[in-house]
Amino acid sequence: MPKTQVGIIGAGPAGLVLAHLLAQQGIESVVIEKHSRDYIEHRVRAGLLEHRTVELLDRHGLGERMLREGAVHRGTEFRTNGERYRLPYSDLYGGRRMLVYPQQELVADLVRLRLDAGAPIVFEAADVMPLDIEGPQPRIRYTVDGQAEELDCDIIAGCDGFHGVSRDAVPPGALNFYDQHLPFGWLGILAAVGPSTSEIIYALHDRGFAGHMLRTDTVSRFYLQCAPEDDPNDWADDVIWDELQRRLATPGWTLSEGPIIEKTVAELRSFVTEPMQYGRLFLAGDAAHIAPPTGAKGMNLAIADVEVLAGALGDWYLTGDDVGLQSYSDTCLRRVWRVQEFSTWMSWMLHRPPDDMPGAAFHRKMQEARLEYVCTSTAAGTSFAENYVGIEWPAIEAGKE
Ligand code: FAS
Repeated sequence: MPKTQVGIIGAGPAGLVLAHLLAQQGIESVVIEKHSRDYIEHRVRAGLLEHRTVELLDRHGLGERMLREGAVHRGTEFRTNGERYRLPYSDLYGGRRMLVYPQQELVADLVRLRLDAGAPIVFEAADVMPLDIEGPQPRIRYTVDGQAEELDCDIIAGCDGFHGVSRDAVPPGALNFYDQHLPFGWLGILAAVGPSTSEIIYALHDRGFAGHMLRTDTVSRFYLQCAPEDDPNDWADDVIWDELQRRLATPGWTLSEGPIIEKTVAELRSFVTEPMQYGRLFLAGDAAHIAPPTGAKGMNLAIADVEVLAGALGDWYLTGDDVGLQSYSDTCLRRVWRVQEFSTWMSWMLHRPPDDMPGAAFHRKMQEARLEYVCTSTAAGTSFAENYVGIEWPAIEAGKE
């Protein structure tokens, strides 16, 4: 039976970055992905890379096209009641910047680099199942082209996203789940129109939140607060543009419109699995946690997890030291909960509370006060900047306590 050192389930940002970081330490891995290469390289998702993510990818030679084509961002804009505030997070946090680079482009880069290096990625694998995760010789069973396959591993990394199979391979009762459903949803809009801004805009409005994100010179991503149970098909294009025009409006600024190419509704939800490991199975990225997209953290957190895991596996393989592996979950969860707190705080700052929420009118006033504080106080702005750009905790970087 074929054997590898680390079996990786999922070719998303977590699985692919992990494979690269392991290879650079001479550790073999096989990535097993359920979709086709074409599908994962065109799946539109995240777009904002934290400073530490950009630095990590660049340091490991994974960011050449990202640095060439990604757009550097050094500030963001908040709007409320027609007022606009620019928060210069780069000035406030040691010159650190963010990069707008579509997730699917990063995935395509990581796939190409793996395949160019002759490394194995199994695409269109079905019935993928991690087995024997409690013993010293776990294995992954899957079928490809109708052929049943098994892969022996030392370690299995569950990088298969929120709807994957890895988390469910752990016996019931061995994991704790923390779940939060915010009372708002996001209507995600992809439009074939260039951006009307050079920086991301977050708007707090009586009609609900609106966001103007960026993707490329010809495609823009927008978000409108909606009910979590909304059907995107109930949102006509002209209604969408009318709401974006009203919620983003500020004197002297115009919003360009264009054909809408995609509409999706996502609820704003948090989910955390503790611990993020069981036996020889290690969960990373969305397989272990999801955060409200308000703070643009999901992909960054996934890459932060595998940086810790790759460091811990390097120690284990090189010296037999398993301290990093034993503390993998604790190390990652400090960042996971920091991100959950920040993303939840930011979501409540920017979204109109449900009318039937007790104290909704009072909360609305507190939102104005909170936003004004963030945008006018250096201390509050710096705290926002540290969390938004990506907090750097030397003590836990790469799993070194
Ligand atoms: P992923 O879900 O990216 O990758 C998991 C991989 O595993 C996938 O390729 C999947 O096909 C594969 N897989 C699943 N089940 C499998 C199985 N049984 N066998 C084999 N393979 C399997 N985050 C942000 O930071 N900013 C954003 O703006 C943002 N917007 C988003 C918009 C949408 C619509 C969605 C759904 C998510 C968004 N996210 C955003 C979050 C998102 O980017 C994730 O955090 C990020 O993809 C996490 O990366 P992974 O953990 O690698 O999981």
